[in-house]
Amino acid sequence: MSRKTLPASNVAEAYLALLAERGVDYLFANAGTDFAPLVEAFAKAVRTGVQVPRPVLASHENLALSMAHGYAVASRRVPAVMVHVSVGTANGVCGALNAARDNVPILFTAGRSPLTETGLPGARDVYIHWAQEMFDQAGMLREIVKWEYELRNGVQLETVIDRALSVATTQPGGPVYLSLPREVLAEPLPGFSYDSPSRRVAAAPPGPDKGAIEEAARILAAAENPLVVTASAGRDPAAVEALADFARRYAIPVVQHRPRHLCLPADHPCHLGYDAAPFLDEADAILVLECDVPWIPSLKAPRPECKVIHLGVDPLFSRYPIRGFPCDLALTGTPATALPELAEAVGKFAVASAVSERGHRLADRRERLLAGWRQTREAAADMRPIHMAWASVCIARAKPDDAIIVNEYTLMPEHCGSNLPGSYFGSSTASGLGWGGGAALGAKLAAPERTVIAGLGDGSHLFGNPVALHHASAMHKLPVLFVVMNNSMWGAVRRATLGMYPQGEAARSNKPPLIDLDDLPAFEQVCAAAGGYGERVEDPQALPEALDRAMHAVTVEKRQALLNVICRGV
Ligand SMILES: Cc1ncc(C[n+]2csc(CCOP(=O)(O)OP(=O)(O)O)c2C)c(N)n1
Repeated sequence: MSRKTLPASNVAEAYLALLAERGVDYLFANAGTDFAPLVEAFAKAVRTGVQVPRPVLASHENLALSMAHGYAVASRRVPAVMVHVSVGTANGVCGALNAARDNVPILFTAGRSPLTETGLPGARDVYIHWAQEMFDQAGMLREIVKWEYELRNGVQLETVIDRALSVATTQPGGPVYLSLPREVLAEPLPGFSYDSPSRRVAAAPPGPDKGAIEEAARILAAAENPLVVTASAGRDPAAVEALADFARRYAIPVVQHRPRHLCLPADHPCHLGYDAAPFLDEADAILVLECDVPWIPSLKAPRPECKVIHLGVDPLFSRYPIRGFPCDLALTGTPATALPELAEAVGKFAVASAVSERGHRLADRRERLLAGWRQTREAAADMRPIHMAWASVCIARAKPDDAIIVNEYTLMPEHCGSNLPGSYFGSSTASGLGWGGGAALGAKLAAPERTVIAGLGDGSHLFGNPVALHHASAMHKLPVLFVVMNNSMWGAVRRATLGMYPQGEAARSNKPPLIDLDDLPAFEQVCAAAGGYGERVEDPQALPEALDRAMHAVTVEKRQALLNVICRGV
């Protein structure tokens, strides 16, 4: 333990150096007049060689947040983001909600309009400095973030930064918000000293209660048809192994419902796909593992007598206003620590013959599931417009084993499985669209040696601000392959309307309003305009070779690529 002194002259310089010291490698930024002291401090650091985070310019705030999100999940490090005062914060709210619901720690910061009208260094000197000030700038996202504060003086700098980072990274993780008034950033702070390493660390993750583990073990061991449903257990790669061992040892099927991370390798014998519904009639015990929505109760629910156990760092998802899934037992703990303990405890009660008999049924069930997927693929192979299942298969065949897939919801994981922990990131359940492209850039920044492929819809790609996205890819030399599965519509809106009104006016209409995206731009040309490789693909048989060309562009030519794959509607 020691104290270090920084050769900083003001708060902005000390702030950046302290971030770097605390392990923040990147600051994703969309700048404004509030940034002047930081721009100055970054420039000075280049000359002096003081370590500071690398500034990464993003020309829209949603892009900055999405890049930070993708970087954070792929690297498991904490990024910082900075946006311009109230207006930049407003543009960043959607990205912050995505990160919050996905438990991604981000130090989200924003400038504040100068407080003073004259007098102090940094005082108002542009007309916007009046209108952009708000009574409660942080009010826009106070409900979303875990903590928010304003840096009020340099003396408090270390405490504030350490508190922000330790709260963000204590599990369940999430974004925190810090506003940085311009006069405070400009304040002199000579001889700034701080503890190294930090004396304000994150809390260790919670461990499950022994009694609750025992009770969960009894329930699972007594069940004839237990089931695990998970979405995010794989956030920690160590949990993937723990889940793989647990499921295999007791022959328990695992369903990944709307996964945000790879939780179980695709070739694992207990991998039973992505939909719990077919298992719910027979299930007599379900372990809901890091999963906010394990099934959709209005469509299909487990039998009333089925016991339901929830396990996770916040198993009740206490930040969700309503979540009423049955819960006979809830265990607070990380899957990586709780699952080995649970496995041990189930061992005391499990009956070997029952486990082995279940193993046979499970193998049979998996074989039928895989056969069904194969059939879908075969049927989809010749369809024109292209079927998204076929597009997913072609991506699976083209990608290297260690590729990272970022899926903004159009890619079908059953046709594009991975076996490697940390190789799949799905969009947050908040589903604020416009995330996938930026998140893929962030993942590429975290893992430059790996191929990163983003699966996007035409709708989600448009939300992602394509011009800003391709600009960022080119500017930061992040060659990602974007595959836009383009059905020229907001298919989800169509499905929702037909689901609620199957015989309704919209179902009978040839062209119901607010669904079709007519006259879409040639997305491939937008990518090409930024120096990338772009191609439109309409023929299903041409897709594999188009993917080869696009892969060549990203892996050999080291430039981004976009395939505009013309797909069928829903
Ligand atoms: C920020 C935001 N605005 C609106 C929505 C509502 N929404 C959900 S899915 C969707 C359509 C997405 O279209 P696309 O990406 O083309 O996929 P498709 O549904 O056609 O498969 C929309 C508009 C949302 N999730 N997020």
